[in-house]
Amino acid sequence: MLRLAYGTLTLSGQSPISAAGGSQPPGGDPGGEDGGRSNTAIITKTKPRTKRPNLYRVLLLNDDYTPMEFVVHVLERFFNKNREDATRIMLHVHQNGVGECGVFTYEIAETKVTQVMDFARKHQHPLQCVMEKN
Ligand code: TYC
Repeated sequence: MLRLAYGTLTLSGQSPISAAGGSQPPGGDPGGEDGGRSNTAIITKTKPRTKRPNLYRVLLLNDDYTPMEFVVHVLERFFNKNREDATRIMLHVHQNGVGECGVFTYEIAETKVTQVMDFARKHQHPLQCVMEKN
């Protein structure tokens, strides 16, 4: 006899009750969802499904007033860039009008945008930071 998580499958053709020696009285409560016909088994296989999160690009926009050093500092502080990468990204934004600081899930991207905008406002710079769906 093969015992399963749900119900009992008997290979002999006997009911599991009589095979086990009749621990339940005949005519007693059949019980169970299938009213005592529990010598059947349902085996379900659940496929592990992982879904990729939506990703968002966080962008810096150029302006004429924010000091270059401030933008480099923002990239180091909030986007964990080293001085060299931060300078390269800042110059890209300066020359092209817009540039990518990183790609994040929605909540992280939103947090980065808020942190940069608050920091720029605190220092009275017009620096703009936005996010866009990837
Ligand atoms: N254009 C700015 C300047 O000449 C520098 C700058 C770079 C500002 C990147 C914003 O996102 C920016 N001082």
